[in-house]
Amino acid sequence: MALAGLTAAGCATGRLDATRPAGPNARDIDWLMRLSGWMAVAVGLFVAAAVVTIIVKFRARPTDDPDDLPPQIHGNRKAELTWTLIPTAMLVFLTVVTLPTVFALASEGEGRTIKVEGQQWWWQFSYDLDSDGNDDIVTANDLVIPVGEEVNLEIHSNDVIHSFWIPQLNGKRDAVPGRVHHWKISADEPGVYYGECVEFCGLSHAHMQMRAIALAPADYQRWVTGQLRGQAAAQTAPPEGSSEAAGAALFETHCISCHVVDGAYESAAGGNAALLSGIAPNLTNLMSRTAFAGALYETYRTGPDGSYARGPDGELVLNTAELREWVRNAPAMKPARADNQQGMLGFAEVLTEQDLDHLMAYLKTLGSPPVLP
Ligand code: HEC
Ligand SMILES: [Cu+2]
Repeated sequence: MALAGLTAAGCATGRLDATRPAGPNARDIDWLMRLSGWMAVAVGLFVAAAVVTIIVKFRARPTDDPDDLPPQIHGNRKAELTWTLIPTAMLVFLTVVTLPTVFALASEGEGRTIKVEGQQWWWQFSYDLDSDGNDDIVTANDLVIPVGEEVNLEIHSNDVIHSFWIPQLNGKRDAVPGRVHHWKISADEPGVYYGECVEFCGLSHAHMQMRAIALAPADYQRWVTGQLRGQAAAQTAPPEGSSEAAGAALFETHCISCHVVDGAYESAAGGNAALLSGIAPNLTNLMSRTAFAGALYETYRTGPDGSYARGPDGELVLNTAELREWVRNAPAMKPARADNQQGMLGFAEVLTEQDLDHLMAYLKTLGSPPVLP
């Protein structure tokens, strides 16, 4: 009992908590979980009480003759009907109340559609703002949504089977290569809702996290505008002779074989640096994301309670140490197999400390700080 209590207590403070639904879909699921849970508790208590009663009531007494057995019977229609019909009725009841939710969750939402792509080991989110079939915003780790809207998700996988789960907003949906799975999420209140890949997908599966950032409609619009402004800004070369310019040159040499910065470089794949990725996160608005590397690391410094550290003017403070270390030696910070297009290369032997300074200066120019709920 003590061990079970301890284990259950461990679930209470986690970031992944399906018992605190924050939107209509998750609430429907939570209601069914509680209903069937309490029914199970009632059955469990009844059975436990019956077992204890029988053990006590029919125990052997010192006066009993060990050869004197109670009457031996075979079959009892009344008892057998009772213990068949009651559980059947309970299961039929659960089926009847569950089915409408199953269909409701599978139906399309009223809001916009966002494309979700799982790949080893991070999530990409693409927004087609004008529904012309081209993605206008491509980002990773942070899935930004407006509150109060049923956002439709088109879930894809670029390699193996993953599973998308943001417990406070809805249940799980697999991402299967070659298939498109539809799903929807919705949040009542602005906030950050944490999620994970929940289908074992290899080496860094446990580090394939994400967060839904639900913003008030005006803030969401501000985020969209900021993303588009970041794309325009990325196309302007940094002033000549600056550290940022040196960083951009290093980026062109070492990084664009995998990463896209919209419009800034001719893609190494021979394309036109369009919004096309799938190998690595699009870095155009890197600074606007709260997390990097499959949301394993915070982009901005946080305190022990998870709140953001603030600079003298109230601005967020970049998590320079971890971001720099990531660029220097990503495989040491997250298990990966870059040789197999799974994860990021290490540059510890290629880049000098000064190169890293320049690259960091350049990365800092990519996008503006995140819009927080
Ligand atoms: C071999 C392909 C490859 C190369 C080359 C590469 N990266 Fe990456 N990079 C990745 C992949 C893949 C990820 C995502 C890793 C993950 O989350 O597990 C990533 C992630 C990142 C991230 C975090 C982005 C985010 O939103 O999670 C940054 C920053 C980054 N790379 C910077 C660089 C820089 C700077 C260079 C050049 C010095 C570089 N990368 C070169 C593949 C590459
Ligand atoms: Cu996974």
